[in-house]
Amino acid sequence: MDAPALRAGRGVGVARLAYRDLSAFLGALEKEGELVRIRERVSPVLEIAEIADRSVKAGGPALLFTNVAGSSIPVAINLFASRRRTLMALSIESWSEWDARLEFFLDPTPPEGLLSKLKAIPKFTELAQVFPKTVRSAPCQEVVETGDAVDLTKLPVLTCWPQDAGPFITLPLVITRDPASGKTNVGVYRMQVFDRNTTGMHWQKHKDGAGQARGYERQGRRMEVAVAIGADPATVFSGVAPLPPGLSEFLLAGFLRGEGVPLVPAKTVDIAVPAEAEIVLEGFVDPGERRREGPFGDHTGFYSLDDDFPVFHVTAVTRRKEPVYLTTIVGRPPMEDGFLGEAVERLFLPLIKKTIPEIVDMYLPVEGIFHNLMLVSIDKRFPGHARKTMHAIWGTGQMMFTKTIVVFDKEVPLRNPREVLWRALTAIDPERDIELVRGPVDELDFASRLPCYGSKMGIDATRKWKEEGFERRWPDEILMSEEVKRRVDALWPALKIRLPGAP
Ligand SMILES: Cc1cc2nc3c(=O)[nH]c(=O)nc-3n(C[C@H](O)[C@H](O)[C@H](O)COP(=O)(O)O)c2cc1C
Ligand SMILES: [Mn+2]
Repeated sequence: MDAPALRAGRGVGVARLAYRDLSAFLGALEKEGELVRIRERVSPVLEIAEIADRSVKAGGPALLFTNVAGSSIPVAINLFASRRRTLMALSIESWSEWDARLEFFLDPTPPEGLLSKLKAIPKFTELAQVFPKTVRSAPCQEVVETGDAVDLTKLPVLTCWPQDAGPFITLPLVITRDPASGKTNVGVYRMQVFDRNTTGMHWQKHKDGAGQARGYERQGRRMEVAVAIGADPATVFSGVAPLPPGLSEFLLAGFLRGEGVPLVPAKTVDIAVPAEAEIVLEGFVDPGERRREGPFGDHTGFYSLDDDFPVFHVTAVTRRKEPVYLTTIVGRPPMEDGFLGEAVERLFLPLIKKTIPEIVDMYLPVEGIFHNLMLVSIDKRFPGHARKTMHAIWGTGQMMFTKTIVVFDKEVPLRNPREVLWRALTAIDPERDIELVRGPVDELDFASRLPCYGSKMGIDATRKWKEEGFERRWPDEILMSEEVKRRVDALWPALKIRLPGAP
């Protein structure tokens, strides 16, 4: 991770290895053998998707297509499609390093004594540097196209799956401002390209962008929107991160980078956009306007049906002279977004633990597509604790969508599917241990009785206590004695038993 494009920061607090822009990240990936350039001519209609899908399913590299039919712009995909690349993207060495780094900022005890106070100063100085900073001129505005010059069909937007309604911009950073507070939100919401200058705007009901749009609609006002396509990887990631409304995604990106995101005022709307972005679309969404969007092969592994969504009118395109089009595909798991989901899970776990302190670990298997299955282990302290945990999860941000939560005792290794199945199924009396609730569900859930409203299930797979009405004896697990294990360890070579898979 020491590519020359990176600026090494060695502070104890937030100074990181920041990638200035997408090219710097592509360069670092290439240097690490994590990127393959493809010079063969390929079509953005289904072909790139099929190549990217095969690649991600086999743990392959990031891909840069430099010869895309119908466009002069190269296509980058699967940049986040492995744990290693995602950590690189976020300038995080390991998740334990991240936990340690956050701990300082989350620790509520003020430094005691002069020495530790002095030691804390540089951390706060660094923290002051992570706020976005405004710049006056920017690479993302090297070329400015307005009016008739706007033509989205010049972009190499992918058609991903056979039944898709058309090409979809899949990794756009949709930047909007709240009509009341003026605060900026960044969210990744897919955009179906309808024609040269209009797209769909697929912000789902519960998302911050949609919330802000409701504010404009109530006032009957036109909403300005800017969309950045392709930026430094921390900024791209921040658009996916489920931050509480009002908390700045650009600030999260700055914290990850150890350096504030440079923002430049957009040319035709009153929104600041990442100066180092590849391509920026500027325009508006009109109150009340809706258009059929989809179907779209979605991250559930099924096609999301067509439905009515707001329309984005693009009035200006600004870009670099030689931009790269950053995209991704979603579909049957595992896909690139699964790695982004894993990063979200690991990044936010220390924060979640601060409000739901009994949580020891949390794991969202990729087949559960984020909202269908969460495994969580807790340090159980009181009767009904597992159920309290479920309700706390259902009451927290986008975790409200979790269709199935399975709660385990703290020692259960959540990432071992065999242990998880064995433990969960032996520990439950279904009628007693399943908690069914109704409430909001993910808009992409097609099985719920109504769109966005359905039921959720919590499974209490913890060991049951007397205080919970369990009067029988709970058996011990079978474990060999340590002494015998040591004796057999010593004996083992002489036994000459060759086990498959053993060295
Ligand atoms: C590749 C990808 C595509 C996504 N597409 C959408 C989408 O079309 N609509 C949506 O509401 N959320 C979509 N999301 C999820 C949001 O980006 C995510 O929920 C984010 O937290 C939203 O930001 P917000 O909390 O500021 O609303 C997508 C995520 C990824 C990784
Ligand atoms: Mn947000």
